Amino acid sequence: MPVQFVTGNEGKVREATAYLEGIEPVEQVDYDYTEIQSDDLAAIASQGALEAYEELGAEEPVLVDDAGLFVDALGGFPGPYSAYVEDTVGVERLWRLAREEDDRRARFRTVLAYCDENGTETFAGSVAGTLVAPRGEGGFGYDPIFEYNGQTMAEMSTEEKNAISHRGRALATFAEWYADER
Ligand code: ITT
Ligand code: NA
Repeated sequence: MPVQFVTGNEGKVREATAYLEGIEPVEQVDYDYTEIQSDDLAAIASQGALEAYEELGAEEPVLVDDAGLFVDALGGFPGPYSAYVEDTVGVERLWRLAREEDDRRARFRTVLAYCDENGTETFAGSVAGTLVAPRGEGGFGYDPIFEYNGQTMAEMSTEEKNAISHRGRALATFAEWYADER
């Protein structure tokens, strides 16, 4: 059965569609679920998935993805506020903030929450990298300033990013569980 990916972010949909090709079709649904105030990505995603599943009529399974960029030297900022910070401050200015630090390590984290008639399951993924001056035209969000193994995520193809990214890792765990449980 097709999975409804509840998100306004086309980059997330592109990555999930590429990853789940041959497993299940992915349909983007633009329902605006409540993002509870929390520093727990899994709690935000699973609450969102349950709400969306019920509001959309509890017919087709739904997938929600809550992600963030956690900068070590900034105590994990922007973390759960990553979308707000991208919209207000912007990626370039976050880089200028990180540039002041000796330690430029950061981590992307995501939690996928899947909900169907049997309930909600969550799948986490993360990747460690280094913040750099923006490079590359691909990807989305903070990808141009996040370097992994010499390349920014914006310099990678969707497949290359999926092979190493937080989302790719979460999708791998999801796909494995899905094959067994559903
Ligand atoms: P939805 O909530 O509608 O899914 P969103 O873009 O608001 O979309 P989040 O709430 O998960 O997504 O916010 C995560 C923020 O981190 C947002 O600014 C994204 O652009 C960014 N982000 C998430 N995944 C990313 C990735 O793989 N690469 C770069 N930036 C990413
Ligand atoms: Na969001």
